[in-house]
Amino acid sequence: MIKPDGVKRGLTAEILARIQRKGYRVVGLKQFVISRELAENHYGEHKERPFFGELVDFITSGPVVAIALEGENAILGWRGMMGATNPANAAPGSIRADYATTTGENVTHGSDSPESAERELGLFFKPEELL
Ligand code: DAT
Ligand code: MG
Repeated sequence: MIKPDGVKRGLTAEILARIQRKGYRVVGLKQFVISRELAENHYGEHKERPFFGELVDFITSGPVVAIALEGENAILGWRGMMGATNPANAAPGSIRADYATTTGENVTHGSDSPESAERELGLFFKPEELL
């Protein structure tokens, strides 16, 4: 997902270009504003953390671009392309290293396991939206 900061800053095309140059297939793609309910569900694993309120405020603050990717090792590969959660620790050349300065606004999201990918794809896409 391209988070509201990435969309607002006009990074959508750049990030999609990286995904496509890498060789992943885009099988679902849409821009929309996440509702509070959906955001709280999506980030449910973090609901006891002190930053949860800010996280939900931020992710609902403007349009996101949800992207369903397909490809060999796409989950781990996309996590690598994004870089570490805190941009200060993100590998040089990764998206978060190149485009973000704070953990709170770190431009992209990626599922972290097959289970979370299945859950999150189900939250953000209807079956008929996945090609
Ligand atoms: P990731 O997005 O790399 O999967 P995560 O699942 O641990 O990271 O956290 C989800 C998001 O929550 C993260 O992208 C930014 C925010 N976040 C995480 N840790 C934070 C912290 N210590 N302070 C503020 N925001 C944080
Ligand atoms: Mg996560």
